[in-house]
Amino acid sequence: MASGMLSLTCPSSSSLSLPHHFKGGAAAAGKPKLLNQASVFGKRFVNTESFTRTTMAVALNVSRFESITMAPPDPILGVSEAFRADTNEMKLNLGVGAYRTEDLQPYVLNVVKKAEKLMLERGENKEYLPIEGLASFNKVTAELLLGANNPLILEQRVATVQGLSGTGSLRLAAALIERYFPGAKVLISSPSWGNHKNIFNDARVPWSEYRYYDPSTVGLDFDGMIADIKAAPEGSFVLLHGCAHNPTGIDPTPEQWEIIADVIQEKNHIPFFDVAYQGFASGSLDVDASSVRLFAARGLELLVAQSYSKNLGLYAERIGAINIVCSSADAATRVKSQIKRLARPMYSNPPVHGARIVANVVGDPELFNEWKEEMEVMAGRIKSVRQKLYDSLRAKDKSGKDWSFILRQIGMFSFTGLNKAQSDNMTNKWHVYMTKDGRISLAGLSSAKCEYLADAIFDSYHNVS
Ligand code: PGU
Repeated sequence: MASGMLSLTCPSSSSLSLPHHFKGGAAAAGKPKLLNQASVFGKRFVNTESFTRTTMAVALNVSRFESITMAPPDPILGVSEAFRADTNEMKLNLGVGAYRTEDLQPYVLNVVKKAEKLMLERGENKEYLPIEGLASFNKVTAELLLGANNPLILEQRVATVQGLSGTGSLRLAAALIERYFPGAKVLISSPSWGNHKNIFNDARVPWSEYRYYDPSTVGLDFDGMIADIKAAPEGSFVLLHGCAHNPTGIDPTPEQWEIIADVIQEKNHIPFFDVAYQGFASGSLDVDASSVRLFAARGLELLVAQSYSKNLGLYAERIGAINIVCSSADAATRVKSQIKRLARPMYSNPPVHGARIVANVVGDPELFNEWKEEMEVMAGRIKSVRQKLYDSLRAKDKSGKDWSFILRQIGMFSFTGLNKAQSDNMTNKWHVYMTKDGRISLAGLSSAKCEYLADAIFDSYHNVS
């Protein structure tokens, strides 16, 4: 609209001393709709004293942000936006990794409600937290990750800082790498959670990929992974998914983790774990932390970003932490001080609500046990729809196609192997919303919808190339 106004009201755009990029934009206008609007304004401007001033005001209506182009929708969160806009009653949102009940409703854990009730009863205040976050949260989060009696904690060798959930914690670590390991590369699995690359790009940390997924076996390309970690420059950061690899749902075996640790140690790399699904892979918090604990027990220095979005269902509370295990208490103190320094100008200090919930749940033996039970229920529901989806596909598909990889994958997701065109068919024809890499979130599936989903997958796989 602003462009059209300018083309009719200004004798010449140069008289307004516009910056160069505005002139081109204004002159290039001329859509009929714009001209109609402009003619109304043109009449109003005739013979008025304020012509120049008004025109100036109009000129300023040309946005300074003209050169900013439209960003593409987010590959994961954008799927939810598209889902909301769909009016078909069969629609199914399997895009974002967010747990739903059997009725496909969001779920607030009972232990979270109890923890919040406690907080209200205590009448807690809303004062700023320290930059590093809530002390009681930082204590329990490191204990949950490494085990309560881990000597690393007792020796104060773990620098823990509360972060804005998993993403914010990864971002803090990326900033630390950028500042103190200039030029060091982060190795990211191929494929990985889509936001990993964005995080390191924005922090200006170089990254490259290591092989991870083998489409021919729909399993782990372990040899490729090891070869790529070996070939990386000494002292690289190796980003590892602690459990329930996103998007593939394929984790290394305990024996493979040992070999990965060997190679990382040989090459003087620094392991960097992303733990977004502790408890969600196996249903056990301890089992799901075993990869991290294995590396820590070897005396390696390592980084671990944690998230409570999934396992406590605290998605919007943005609660998580960055833990840096150091070789001495002194190093941990210094590292922590620098992470705080990075956090302060980014967001000053973290929010308190989610931190209190976690501290109350993990710090109270009764609530802690109840949480574990609820987590088993959530993990169990996902396992049961995984089985049912597989059973439906197997019953429908007589082509000899082996769908058993669905059962071997763990965690919230199934990596179906559907390509982009097939994934598009899932959405456009069947109203099944999913990411374009072929990932479906089983946490958003009910057993009642398994049959329908199997029909959609069967059709997309066999009828779309
Ligand atoms: N790391 C991994 C491996 C993840 O899958 C996710 C979330 C995060 C970190 C960050 O989660 P926070 O909520 O910041 O703690 N992945 C989900 C959620 C949607 C998204 O992309 O943020 C997903 O659907 O992949």
